[in-house]
Amino acid sequence: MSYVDEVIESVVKKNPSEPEFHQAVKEVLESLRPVIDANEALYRKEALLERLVEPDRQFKFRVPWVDDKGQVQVNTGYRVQFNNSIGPYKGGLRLHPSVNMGIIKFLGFEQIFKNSLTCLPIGGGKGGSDFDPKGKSDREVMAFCQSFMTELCKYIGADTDVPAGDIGTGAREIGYMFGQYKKIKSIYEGVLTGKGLSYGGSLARTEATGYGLLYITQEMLKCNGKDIAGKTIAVSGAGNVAIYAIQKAHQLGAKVVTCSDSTGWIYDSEGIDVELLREIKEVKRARLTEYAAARSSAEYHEGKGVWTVKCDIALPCATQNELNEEDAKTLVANGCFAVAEGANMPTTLEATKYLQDNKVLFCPGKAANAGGVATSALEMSQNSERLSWSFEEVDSKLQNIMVNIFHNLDEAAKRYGKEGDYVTGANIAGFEKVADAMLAQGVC
Ligand code: NDP
Ligand code: 2IT
Repeated sequence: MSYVDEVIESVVKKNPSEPEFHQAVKEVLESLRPVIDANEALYRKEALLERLVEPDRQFKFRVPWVDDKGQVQVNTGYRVQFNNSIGPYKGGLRLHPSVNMGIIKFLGFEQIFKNSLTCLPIGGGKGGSDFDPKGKSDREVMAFCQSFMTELCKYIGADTDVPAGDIGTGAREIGYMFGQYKKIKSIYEGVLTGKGLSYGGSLARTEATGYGLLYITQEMLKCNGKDIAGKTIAVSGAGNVAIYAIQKAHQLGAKVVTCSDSTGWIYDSEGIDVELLREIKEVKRARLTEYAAARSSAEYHEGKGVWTVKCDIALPCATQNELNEEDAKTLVANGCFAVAEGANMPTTLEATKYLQDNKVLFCPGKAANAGGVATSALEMSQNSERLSWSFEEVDSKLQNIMVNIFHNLDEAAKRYGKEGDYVTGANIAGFEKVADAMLAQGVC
C-alpha cells in the first residue's frame, strides 16, 4: 500500500467519528501524491505525514454560563493547536451548535496549508464551541464569551496561539473575549485578531475574506482569458464573508443575484442590495425574509436552492459541504464556468471532481478565503509595532497577497504536470513550506 493510502487509512481508524476531518485529510493527501511519491523514503522515515495529521495538542473544556432567566447553561469549548512549524497557531473560533472535535480538526488541518499559502509566518489552529449566539441577548453572549475565555486564556498568547472570528464569532464576541483575556492576564497584547478599531483591530479585516475572495477570483479569470466585469454571480451565505464578497463583486462590475442563510435564500434580479443586507444581518441580526419584504425585485425561498440559479460564477460562502454533486451538475448545466470557495470546504469531494472534470475553474477555500487570515497576520504585525496602517495600505497588501497566492498555486500545479488543477496546486504549495520547516526542526 502506498504511504498516502496507509496514512489515510490510519486517520480514519484512529478518529472514527470525525467524517469532516477524514474528508479534509483525503483531499489534501490525495493531491500530494506526486510530491510524496517523489520523496517517499525520506518522508516515511521521518513519519512526516503521521506528524502532519496529528495535532500538536487539542483542548476540550466545559463552558458554564448563566442565561437571562438565571438558569446555568453548559457548553463545550474546543481549541486545536495543529501545527506551529512556520509560526504561532492561528485560526478562528466557530460558535455554532454543530461544532464538535471533528469539525474543529478539519478546520485546523485546512488552516495549516492556508496559512502557509499566505507566505506569512503563521501556523494552523482552530477552536470554537457548540454555543449558538442566535437569539441570545448581548448579556448572554458576554457571559458565554467570558466563561469561554476564562479557560481558553490558559493556552493562547500573542506569540503562542492567536484566535479570531469564524461562523458565529464577529466583532461583538471578539470584544467580550478580549476584555476577559486582558482582565485575567493583565497583559494588553494582540492575542486575538478581528478586534474593534478602537482597541487594536486592523482596518480592512472585516472586509478581508470577501474582498480577498474576489481578488483571487479576478486573477484566476484574468489568467484564463476571462473578465469578471459583467458576469452574473451566485453567492451563498449572508454573513461576514458573503457580505463583503458581494460588495467587492459589485465594485468590480459583476452582478450578484443570490445570498442565503440557514433557513432560506434570496434571488434578487436587480442584484443584491449590500447596504440593506448589512443592515438586516449585521445590525438587526434578522432573517432574510426581511430582505425580501423590503425589496420588490427580491424573491425569498425556504430551504436550499442558490445553486439552481443561472450564473457564470459561484461563490459558496456559508459552510462545509453546502455544494454537492447534484448542485455541481446543475451549475455546469446552467453554464457556470468558475467556482471559488469563500467558506471552508463548502464543496464535497464528488462535486469538486465533477466541476474539475467539466473544466470549471475551481479555486479551493484554502487559497480563495485566505485573505481573512492573511489580514489577521497583518493585524498581528501592526499590534507588534504598535502602529496602525490605513485602509488603502492594508487593502493593497491584501491584493498583492491574493494575486501571489494564485500564482504560487498555478506554478505548483504546472510543476507537477497538473496545469489548471488549482486544488492540487494549493495543497502542494501550502505543504512544501510546512514540510521543509518540519524536517529542518527535527523530530518534534
Ligand atoms: P458568519 O457567521 O458571519 O456567516 C455564516 C453564514 O452562513 C450565515 O449567513 C449563516 O446563516 C450561514 N450558515 C452557517 N452555517 C450554516 C449551515 N449549517 N447551513 C446553512 N447556512 C449556514 O460566518 P462567516 O461569514 O465568517 O463564515 C462563513 C464561512 O467562511 C465559514 O465556512 C468560515 O469557516 C469561512 N471563513 C471565514 C473567514 C472569516 O474571516 N470570517 C475566513 C475564512 C473562511 P445564518 O445567518 O442563518 O446563521
Ligand atoms: O477560516 C479562517 O481562515 C478564519 N476563520 C480566519 C482565521 C483568522 O485567524 O483570521
